[in-house]
Amino acid sequence: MAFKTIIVEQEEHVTLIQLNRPDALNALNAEMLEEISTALSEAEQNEKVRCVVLTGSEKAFAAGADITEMAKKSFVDVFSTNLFAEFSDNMLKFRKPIIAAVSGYALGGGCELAMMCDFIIASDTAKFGQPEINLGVMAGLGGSQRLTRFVGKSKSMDMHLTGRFMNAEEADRSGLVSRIVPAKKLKSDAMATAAKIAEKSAIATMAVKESVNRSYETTLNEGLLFERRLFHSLFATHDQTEGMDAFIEKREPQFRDK
Ligand code: DAK
Repeated sequence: MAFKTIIVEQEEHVTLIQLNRPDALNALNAEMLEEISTALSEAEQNEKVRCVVLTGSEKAFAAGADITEMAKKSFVDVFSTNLFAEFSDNMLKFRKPIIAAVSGYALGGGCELAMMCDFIIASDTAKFGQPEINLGVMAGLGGSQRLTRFVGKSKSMDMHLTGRFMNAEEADRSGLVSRIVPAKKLKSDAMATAAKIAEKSAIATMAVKESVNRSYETTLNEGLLFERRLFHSLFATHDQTEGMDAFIEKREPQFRDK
């Protein structure tokens, strides 16, 4: 499908979704959110796709929800349409691994979008923030919940209440991102990471994703049981037998996602 606000490329088993509204620093408007949802749905249905990378430009991953679009809306508009709920659900129901590759600004909805991905690789120029307080509002796409889980209450409160930005080094130190790479290498590093994930058994990567995400939503005991049962269930797969046999036979495994 042809998109207007994103560019979608396929490299072997990895889909690259690049946000592309450079004049607005990739601000997330309704059209872009719809196009991301469509691209994800296509990636979910395409058996060739085993991992997705979501990125922006060198200057901005996304500078937030589109303020010019939002400014005109009333309470009745946003409440009655349940603004952003459908997009949030679409992100959450995506079962394949998705990496956010963040360079430059990831602010407001942009920071929240990155946090909805499975993990974040940041360039050394990345800046994260929840500056909605400066607009007289607050985070609405999960920021107050997810950022707090990533970086803890004190830093999250600081970010949400002052609207200050966090640089890549602080984001790395605080557990918001998995690693920092030079800006020029961000895309290639994220794509190489995705390609590495794509080599694994897709059944196992989906199970990992479900299990790690469950840790956010449940008690430790329930989470441990969920993990153990998923682990047990992987013993019903060809890929478990193949992975372990390959190790013993000192060869590369041939996973079949079965
Ligand atoms: N929306 C629309 N346009 C934006 C934008 C945004 N968020 N951010 C930047 N732009 C546009 C600028 O207006 C400018 O356009 P022109 O004037 O050239 O036409 C162009 O991008 C370049 O921006 P600047 O000239 O400002 O560039 P600088 O390098 O000087 O500054 C900046 C970069 C990122 C520091 C600055 O642009 C900035 O502060 N941007 C706004 C950041 C922000 O406040 N983000 C949070 C947005 S609020 C909800 C759920 C979620 C949300 C809302 C509701 N519900 C469930 C209902 C989320 C809300 C948000 O994300």
